[in-house]
Amino acid sequence: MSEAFKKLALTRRGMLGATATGAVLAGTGVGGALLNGEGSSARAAGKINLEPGELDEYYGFWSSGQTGELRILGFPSMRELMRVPVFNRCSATGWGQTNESLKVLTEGLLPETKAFLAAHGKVTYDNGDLHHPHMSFTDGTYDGRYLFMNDKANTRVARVRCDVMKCDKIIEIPNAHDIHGMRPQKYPRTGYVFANGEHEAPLVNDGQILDKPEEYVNIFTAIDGDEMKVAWQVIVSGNLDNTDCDYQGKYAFSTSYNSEMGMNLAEMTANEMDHVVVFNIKAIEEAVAAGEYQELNGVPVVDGRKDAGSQFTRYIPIPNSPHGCNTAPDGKHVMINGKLSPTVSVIDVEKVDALFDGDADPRSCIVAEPQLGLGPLHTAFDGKGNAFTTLFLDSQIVKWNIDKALRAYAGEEVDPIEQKIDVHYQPGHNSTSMGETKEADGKWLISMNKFSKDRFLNVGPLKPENEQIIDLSEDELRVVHDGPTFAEPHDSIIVRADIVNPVNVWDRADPMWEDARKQAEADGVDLDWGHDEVIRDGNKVRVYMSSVAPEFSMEKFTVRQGDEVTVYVTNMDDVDDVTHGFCMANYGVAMEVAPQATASVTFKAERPGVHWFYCQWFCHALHMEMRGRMLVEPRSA
Ligand code: CUK
Ligand code: CUA
Repeated sequence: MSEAFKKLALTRRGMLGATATGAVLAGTGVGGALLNGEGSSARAAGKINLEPGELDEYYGFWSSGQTGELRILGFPSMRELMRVPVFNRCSATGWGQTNESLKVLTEGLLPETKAFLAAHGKVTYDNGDLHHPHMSFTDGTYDGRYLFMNDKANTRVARVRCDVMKCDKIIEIPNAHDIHGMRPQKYPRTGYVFANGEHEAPLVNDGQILDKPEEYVNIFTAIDGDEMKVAWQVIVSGNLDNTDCDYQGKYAFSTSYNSEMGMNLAEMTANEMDHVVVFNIKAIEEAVAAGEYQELNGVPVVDGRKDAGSQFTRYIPIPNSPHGCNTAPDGKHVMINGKLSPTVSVIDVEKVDALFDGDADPRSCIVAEPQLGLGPLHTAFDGKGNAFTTLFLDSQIVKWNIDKALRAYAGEEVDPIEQKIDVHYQPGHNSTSMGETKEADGKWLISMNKFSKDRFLNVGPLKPENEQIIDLSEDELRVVHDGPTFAEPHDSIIVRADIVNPVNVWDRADPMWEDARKQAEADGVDLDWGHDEVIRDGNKVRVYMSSVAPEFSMEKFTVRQGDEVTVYVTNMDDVDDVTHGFCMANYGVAMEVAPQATASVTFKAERPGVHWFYCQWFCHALHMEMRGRMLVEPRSA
């Protein structure tokens, strides 16, 4: 433990709530007085408190941080509509247990990870840390095809299909460590999904190099979002935090809070200036096409480090440990949020060409750098020329005018700050309705606050976070809603409801259970009709049953102790909402079977005796009667 750390730890415990000394690094400062939202639900931007039966105007797609799932909310009512398991395990749906989900969770893992997990008797990770959910784009706006999201904990990127709202692909990113910032390409379409490796490590991390930070690197990755395969990677100088890209399809931008390549707090925060890395997509694609790369773990890797002198990257100096990276809907400006610097640095993407073509000063593309307050982390937009930046340390959101900021930087006496509003407390991300697309509509802003302190009934030492809605439709910003959330949404997107059109019932031919269909075919079972078969194949037993509320097609089936049993359940109901489940009591087995879906689960019948399976989704007045028996003959018999 370093002396500095000991001091910090002591200060924290002894001076709870102190805001002065060390507030910048300690991050416990609390801004201004409480400001309550007005009680009325009718606002110019629309209604927050919907009447029973009324639908929301937007979908909210929420990350859940270390919970590892994607959450779907109705916005602005903030009613939680669904949880989509991704990197986590889910008791309700059987995610992480069904064969269909295990395929998604395992097929994209690297061989070395599979071996590592196998040594622990596992086939996949149990946890994830999902920070950034973003929808696929076509021509600068959301297209309703996919949602992409990162796993910082285990270096993965996942995709959720918007037609069924299930995860269909998860890939582990080789060579990189701990994917943090992640954004889909905006133009012409997604296309690429850009992903930042945050933590430094040796490029070949096999233990040959250990405590030699000077030999560590960081990796920027472009994933092909259609194929869910890594397209190429770039080695960079410094680490990588958040990322975004332009509306031209030319550049991606990543912040680096550790240009120092420091290994502890003092080293990481030493320099006055860190940087943003600009990635020249075309130059990288050309090099990859020409074979000018090294292949590592099956992936083309090019060198974009500062001293490599390549056309792949440029490094723009930015003060001090920048964090969020947000492209404005004007298609021209990229906001780099200063974090330890009270500033947001504004990059003009049209001035970036000169960094690559000539040898323009890297800072020449900075066209404004307004001082906004303490701890700027992320910026959102109203599409009307205004930006909204979270101030973590000040516990505020600052509304500022982009044009005024440009003019002030050019020397004019003008204050870009329009208003500051208190939020409760310590905001991280914020999002506006459609705000990361060219269709930003300027109606709503959400502030995702890390601390809730006194805003809710006390539930013990672990507190919820607080998400606050701010109405943007009137001149005066106003907090109109507080909402608690469990660990730990970092980021969100707010998407117009007409863009998202999920189905009500699965397609029988869905690729999700292609394997089940093939196996059934081989076993002479037609999954498209009510079926009821037990196939013995050595000590493997495949049980095919179907379900129609309130019955399984099978009242009982018999296996032998030690058999490897796979149960396939096809839900023949094709009505909205009639989801069945299959739960094998005392076997730890449970899964969801939505209308027209086939789900399967494999387990070892190691417990002899009578075991009831039952439907675990309440589907019918006779739901309790929807049950059957598995008879397990003891080994000795
Ligand atoms: S990071 Cu969480 S507050 Cu992971 Cu998007 Cu900035
Ligand atoms: Cu089927 Cu409950």
